[in-house]
Amino acid sequence: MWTALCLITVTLVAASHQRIPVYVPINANANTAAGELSQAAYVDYVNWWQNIIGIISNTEEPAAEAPVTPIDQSTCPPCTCGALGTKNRIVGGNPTYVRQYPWMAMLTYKGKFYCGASLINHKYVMTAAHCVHGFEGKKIGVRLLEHDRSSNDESKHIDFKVSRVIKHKGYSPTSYNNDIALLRLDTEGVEFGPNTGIHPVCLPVEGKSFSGYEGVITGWGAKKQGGSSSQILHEVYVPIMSNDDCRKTEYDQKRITNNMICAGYPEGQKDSCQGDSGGPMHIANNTAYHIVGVVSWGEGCAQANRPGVYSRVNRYLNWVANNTADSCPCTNVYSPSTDAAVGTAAY
Ligand code: 4AZ
Repeated sequence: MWTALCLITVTLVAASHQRIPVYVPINANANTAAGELSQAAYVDYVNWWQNIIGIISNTEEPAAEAPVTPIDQSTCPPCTCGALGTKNRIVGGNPTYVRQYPWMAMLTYKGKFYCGASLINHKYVMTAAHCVHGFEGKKIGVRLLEHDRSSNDESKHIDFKVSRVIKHKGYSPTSYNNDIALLRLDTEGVEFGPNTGIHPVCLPVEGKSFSGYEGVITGWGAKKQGGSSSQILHEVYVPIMSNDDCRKTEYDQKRITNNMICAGYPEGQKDSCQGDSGGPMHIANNTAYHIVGVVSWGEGCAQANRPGVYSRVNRYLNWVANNTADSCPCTNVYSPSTDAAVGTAAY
């Protein structure tokens, strides 16, 4: 996480002092074509000017190129998303149960924890663009079923390498607009269900603001501002705000784009923090968990009138579908009345 933090700090400081767009062109695994680099640099350049002249970058997601070879998804087996792995039931949060959030992924860089991510189907995890920007794909690891980072035998984690890094082309390291990325796992397909205990999270519906919903964020981030990352996966509940309300906080209203979603109490106290980046903010809809946000940024942690800011996942549903067309989507929303008990349902 310190690497990410340093990167963020260096990027912000460099951007404000040198007054040039900063782009770190390291991503050996994928998306490294020279054409893309210049396009990404161009997007950064445009974003930088938009910030300077005060135009809010609220444009729709750019049309996706055709990055993957699509499969015939009509032959895909049914897949149920959003079921918690434990039936019962960060700053100001609680430790989770082992395998409670069975889509929660831990990202490592050169073997060290630095970000969170969420499994959305058999082959892809969703994370923040700032968790991949400037990082070499072949040095990123994805671990599923981790719980206690200090113990090796509590939850039988599974490690994956990454075969593809898809960073949103509109990502701006200066404004954090479009702070979203996908990592393709180097596997024929993760096995879900009772054998493994792994289940993907559901994607949210399009168009909803989620204002007034209770968000749940999970991560191994710091439990207080400036603290070290947590060993045990934590969860924290915070109210989701409208973007209008978020623009009335201490944040400059131009910083909150329509691609962001804010959550937190006016008085602070509960929040995501350093190390939670890339992980999910969920809502629980009739007990199935949907990822509505990706931990992106905030000024400090749990400060009054400085809520956590998340990438608004339902602005990226077409982008996700286009970029994961080589895998089976997971579309059956878990329902306790129609699905078998958690852990024994047919996936
Ligand atoms: C971080 O650096 C980070 N309070 C994550 C979330 C927040 C701030 C920083 C929001 O990973």
